[in-house]
Amino acid sequence: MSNSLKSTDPEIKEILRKELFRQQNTLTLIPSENYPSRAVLEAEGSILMDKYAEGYPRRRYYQGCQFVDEIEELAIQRAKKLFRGEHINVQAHSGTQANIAVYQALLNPGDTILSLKLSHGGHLSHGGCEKTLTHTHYRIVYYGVDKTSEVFNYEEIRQIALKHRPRLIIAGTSAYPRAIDFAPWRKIADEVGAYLLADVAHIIGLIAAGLHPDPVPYADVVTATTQKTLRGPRGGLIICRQKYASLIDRAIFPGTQGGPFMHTIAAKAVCFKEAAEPQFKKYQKQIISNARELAKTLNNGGFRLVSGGTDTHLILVDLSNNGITGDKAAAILEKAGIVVNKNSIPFDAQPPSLTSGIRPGTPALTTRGMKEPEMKLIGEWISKILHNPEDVSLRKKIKKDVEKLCKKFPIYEEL
Ligand code: DSN
Repeated sequence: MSNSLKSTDPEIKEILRKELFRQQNTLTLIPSENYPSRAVLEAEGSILMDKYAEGYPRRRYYQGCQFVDEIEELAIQRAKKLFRGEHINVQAHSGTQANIAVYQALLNPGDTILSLKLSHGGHLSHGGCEKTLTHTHYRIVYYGVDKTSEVFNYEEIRQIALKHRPRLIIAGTSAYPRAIDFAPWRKIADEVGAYLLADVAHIIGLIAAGLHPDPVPYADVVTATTQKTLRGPRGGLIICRQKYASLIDRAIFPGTQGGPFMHTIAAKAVCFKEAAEPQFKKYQKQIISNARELAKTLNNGGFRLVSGGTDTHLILVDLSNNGITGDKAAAILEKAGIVVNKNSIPFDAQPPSLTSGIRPGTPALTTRGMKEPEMKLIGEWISKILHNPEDVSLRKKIKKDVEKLCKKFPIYEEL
């Protein structure tokens, strides 16, 4: 019963050690990744995972729930205060699960959803890929970004909405570097009689800190994840108007999920507490400043940025004039210890397996304590590597410099 991981399963323990080493000695620029606090990790890895608690606080289908009830109530209370939401559901296992529950709550199979094309920065769970449940269960119509400005053109989106009369409009992105004003979305939704879902999985930390326009006053439902800019555990979050509360709760349980992950809900409660602290706002400000500095450096280094820059934690780099695909760029950067993901850019001529872009972001490096000087250095390294894709010795040299930089900004020292 009390055997350690090391003695029970040395194979897994060893792989875990290697992953720790990888995280400690490479630069994570994937904008959806972050390093949670020790407190979040502790809650996530706790004995709360032993407990079944189907239902909601004080309305469970299992006995022995008095303490997990306290935890879920605290999580809800903290999230309500942080996001000023009328109703909160903290049980969604992920952002995709949260979105599926919203569809289950508000739509009938076959209803029309208007969402952002995957190749223009949308998300799989918005139905942008034929293989998703969203796509097979609902009729999906798309909007994209404007070809010239590469940002939302609200008149164009309005015209698409008027033509297709969707039941649900999703204002949500996973690769859109600009701030989103939710007021015009509300106007369009009202004009066509649609529900408005704001999926703010990426930018929820910026919103919590008051550094990005707030969707809560405008959207019927807001979905998010807790592991990205919010720096909590892997998980989903739903904020909605009171009138949809029971529809949403029932769509999560029993609609689309069984027992809630009480350990994750405890970790969410911890991250909401952390996000209410003044230093969290400082952290989010630094994420944005770092993204701007990185964007400037990459642009000076000869790379075109989609929409010309960033207001958020991420940058979309168009490599189509640099003679390299996103796939190749991500692969060679990784050889130098710089971890990014390839990403389609709007109107991409390359397929999603190759892409013409990469999508660097700054939440994880900012958690390590890095600031503008480090962003400039990293941006210069990225530029050098991508301008000299065949130069193996340059990559080896930069890899050593990357390791030195990582040692100056350590993570998980206590693990
Ligand atoms: N896969 C996540 C991202 O990287 O944006 C979203 O689910």
